[in-house]
Amino acid sequence: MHVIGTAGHVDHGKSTLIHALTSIDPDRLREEKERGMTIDLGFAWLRLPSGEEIGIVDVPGHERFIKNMLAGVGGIDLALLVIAADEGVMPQTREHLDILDLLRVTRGIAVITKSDLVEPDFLELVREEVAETLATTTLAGAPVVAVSSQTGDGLPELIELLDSQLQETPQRPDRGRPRLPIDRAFAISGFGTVVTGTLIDGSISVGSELEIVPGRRSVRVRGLQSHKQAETSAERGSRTAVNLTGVDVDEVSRGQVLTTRGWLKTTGAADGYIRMAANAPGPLRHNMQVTVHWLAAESLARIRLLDSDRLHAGDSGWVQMVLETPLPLIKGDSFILRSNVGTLGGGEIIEVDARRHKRNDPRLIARLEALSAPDPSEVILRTLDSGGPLTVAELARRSALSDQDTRDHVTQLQDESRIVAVGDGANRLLYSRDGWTTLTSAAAEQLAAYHKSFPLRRGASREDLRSRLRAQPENFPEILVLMQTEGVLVDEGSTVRLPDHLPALNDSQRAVSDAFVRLLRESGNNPPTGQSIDPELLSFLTDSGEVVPVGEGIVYDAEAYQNITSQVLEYIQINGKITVSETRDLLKSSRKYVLPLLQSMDAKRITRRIGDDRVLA
Ligand SMILES: Nc1nc2c(ncn2[C@@H]2O[C@H](COP(=O)(O)OP(=O)(O)OP(=O)(O)O)[C@@H](O)[C@H]2O)c(=O)[nH]1
Ligand SMILES: [Mg+2]
Repeated sequence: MHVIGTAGHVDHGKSTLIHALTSIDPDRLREEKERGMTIDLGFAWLRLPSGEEIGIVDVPGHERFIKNMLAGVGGIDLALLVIAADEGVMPQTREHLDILDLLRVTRGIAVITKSDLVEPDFLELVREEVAETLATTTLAGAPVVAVSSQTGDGLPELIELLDSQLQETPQRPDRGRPRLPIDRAFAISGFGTVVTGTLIDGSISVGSELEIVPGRRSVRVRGLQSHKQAETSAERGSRTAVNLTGVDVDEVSRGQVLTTRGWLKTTGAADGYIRMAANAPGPLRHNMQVTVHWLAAESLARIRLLDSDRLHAGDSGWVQMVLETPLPLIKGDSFILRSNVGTLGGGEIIEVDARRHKRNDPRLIARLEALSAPDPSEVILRTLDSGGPLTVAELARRSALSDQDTRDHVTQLQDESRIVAVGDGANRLLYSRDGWTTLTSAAAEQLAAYHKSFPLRRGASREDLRSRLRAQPENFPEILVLMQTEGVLVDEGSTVRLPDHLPALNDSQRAVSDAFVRLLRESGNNPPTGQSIDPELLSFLTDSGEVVPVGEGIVYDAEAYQNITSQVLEYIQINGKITVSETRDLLKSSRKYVLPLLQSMDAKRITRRIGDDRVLA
C-alpha cells in the first residue's frame, strides 16, 4: 500500500487534478468550495491499472495554510508536484519542493497542469524550467508530464507513470510498532469517535488495544476503514480511518499519535542533523525560536546549534531541539523547521530524550555521527553510552529498532563482551562496556573515599552507595553481585567495602581502646556511663565484637553482656518469664541499666516482650 500527496503553488490545479483522476472532490469544507481554494487537507483514493489502490492526500498551496500542508506531507511515499503551465515555478512551488527535499521524499512526478492554456512551445520552456528546479533536490530527474484536467489530456500517461513509479517504491520498513499520526478527528453519530491518518508502521486490527500519545489515553479499535471500505485490519502505508471506543472526539486532535500501548513516550529535547532549505528566507541562529513540524504535529522549539553559530541556506549541521510541547518523536523521523517567514530547514531525529550538551565538542559530534550510522550495533552501543543503562524495551524505542532486532543485536554484543547485562526478565538492565566500567570505577572511588574518611568502619552503607551511584533499588542487588564477581567490592549485607579494606587500630587508638574495655570489664554489670570515647572507636570495637552498646550511652564489655544474657535466659527457662524488677534483682543493678539492656535483648531477638514480661523469643 502506498500514499501519495500533492504539492505546489496556490491555484495551480492540485485539487482539480485529484478530482479528475479519482472523481472524488478533495475539497470537503464549504468554505473551500465557496472560495475555490483548499484550506485543509483533502483525501481521495485511486485504483491503478496494476490493481494497487493508493491513498491520496491533497494539500493547500496558499502560504497561509502551510501548517496544514506540513501536517499532510509527513507520511507520503510519492509527491505530485503540480505546476501550472501558464505561471510556471512560483514561490510556493519552491517552498513545497524544499519541504519534500528536506523530508527526503525521493519519489515524485512533476505535473504541469493547465496545458490547455498555453502553446506547445511555451510548454517546452516550462518543462525545462521545472526540470532545472528539481535538479538540485531529492526529486532530481523525476519525470515531468503535462496534463489538462479540463480536457483530460495527459491523464492516462500520468496514471501509467504513477503505477510504474510506485511499483519501484519499496514499502516502508516494518518495525512492528504501529504509529498512526492523527490528521483528522471527528464523530459519527451512532459510532462515536473516528480518527484518520496514514499508518506509517506496523498494522492494527479491529479489537486492538491502543493508546493515544501524548496523553496516554487507552482506546480500543471498534472498526476500521480504508478508502471508505470496512476492513478487519490495516497495514502500514495505508490511509486509515479508525473508529475508537474509550475517547471522546473533543479529547483527540491532529498531531497526536495512535499506537500500541506502553512504549511511545514524549521527548522534550532531541538531537538531530539538519539541512537548511535551498530557499531559506534567512539564517538559523543559535538559540533561535522556530516551529518544529513533525508528522501531523507541531511545537515551538528553541534550536541549539551544536557545531556552529549560524546556518545559512544550503548549510547543514547538528542541532538540539528543545521543544515547548514535548512530542513522541522517534529516532529516524523527519522534521521541518519553520519561522514565520518561511521554511528554514529540516532533518532527521538522531537521538530522543537528549541531554543538554556542551557545544562545539568534537566528542559529541563523533558520538552523534556514530548514532546516525546505519549499523544497528553501533547505534545500540552509542545509545547505551549516552542514555544507559536501559531495558531492552527502552533501548529499542530509543534506537528505533524492532524489539526482535534489538534482542538479537544485544545477544551478539553480549557475546562479544561489549554489553554488560544486569538482572533478568523485563527488568534486565543493559550497560555498554564503557558505561559499566564507568559505574564500577565510580563505585570503587566512592568506597575508597569512604574508607579514607572512616578507616575504622567495616564498610559504607549499601543504601548510601546505591544513591551515590544513582542506581535503581530493583537492580542494585544484581549490580552488587556482578561487581563482587568482578572483584570490585565485597558485599557484606548492610555494608559494602573494597576487597582489601580491613579496619585496624593504630597504636594510640589501641591503647585508648584497651583502657576503655578494661574499665568496662572491671565494672561488671554496672559499667560507667557518659564515657567520652570517640564514636568511630566505639563502632570499631562494636564491629569487632569487643563491646556491646545497649543504648542511653551504656556500653558493656562483650563478656559481661554474654554473662547477663545467660543469667536472664536461665531465669526465664526456670520461671517462664522475667520482669524489669526481677531482672534488676537478678543482676543487682538498677532500672537505668536494666531497661536498655532488655530492649537490646529484644532487638537481638534473644527475648520478646509481652506486656510487663519478657519471655524467650
Ligand atoms: N483551464 C484549466 N483550468 C484548470 C486546470 N486545472 C485547474 N484549473 C483551474 O484552476 C483553478 C484552481 O484549481 P485548484 O484545483 O483549486 O487549484 P489548487 O492547486 O488546488 O489550489 P489550492 O488548493 O488553493 O492551492 C480552478 O479554477 C480550476 O478550475 C486545467 O487543467 N485547465
Ligand atoms: Mg486545492
